Amino acid sequence: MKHTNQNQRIPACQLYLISPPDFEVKDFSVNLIETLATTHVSCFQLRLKGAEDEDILNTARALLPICRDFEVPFILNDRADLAAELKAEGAHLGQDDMSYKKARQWLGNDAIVGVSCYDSTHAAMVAAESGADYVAFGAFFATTTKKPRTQATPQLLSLWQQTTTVPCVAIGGITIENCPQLIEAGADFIAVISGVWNHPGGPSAAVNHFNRLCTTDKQSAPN
Ligand code: TZP
Ligand code: MG
Repeated sequence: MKHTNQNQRIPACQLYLISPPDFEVKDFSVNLIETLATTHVSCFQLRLKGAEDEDILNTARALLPICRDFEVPFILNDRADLAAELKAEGAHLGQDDMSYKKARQWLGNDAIVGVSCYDSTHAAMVAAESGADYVAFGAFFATTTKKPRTQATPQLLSLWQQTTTVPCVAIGGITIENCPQLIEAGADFIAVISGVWNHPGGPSAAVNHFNRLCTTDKQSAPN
């Protein structure tokens, strides 16, 4: 276990950053470098819905080395098979994607496999018992990035925290303004798209601000 200094600021929650729905790789690479250079992104997911395999692979091959440079795990949405081909750190699955078991076969035991559970504690229990590294709940707030199939409540996060040790990710319409209630409720990660990439001050400013909200003063016991 890591030694903690007195008054060290400990993140209560971490930022799981997801790519914008579509982007130009060259420009986005510059943005991603600046954003990861804040050192406050714990995980990056490439999410390109409806893209051809070749586009996903090419985009991933451009962005993966950036994530590696900053030691940020690279997670591919939907496709554990392509994640395995890319030697990415993991994959994120919805309930309609390939099964958790199949994804684990593609990626091996050391990879990160996360599962979307919408507003279902039952789906999350099944995923956690199968071995998922995290479960994701959402959407918590209105979002234009995706038409969410369910609305989740902060109480779901609190219940999850009381029940298991498998990390939970909150997603959907999360902004600087509304994230404190999810952090307070027990989200281990907040997954954000537009709240970072469309932030008026730019993505790095957004990430720094999210990080301040995710970080609490924690006084460790004297040795
Ligand atoms: N799953 C539920 S809501 C959502 C996903 C992928 C979109 C999240 O995007 P944003 O822009 O952070 O609301
Ligand atoms: Mg999916």
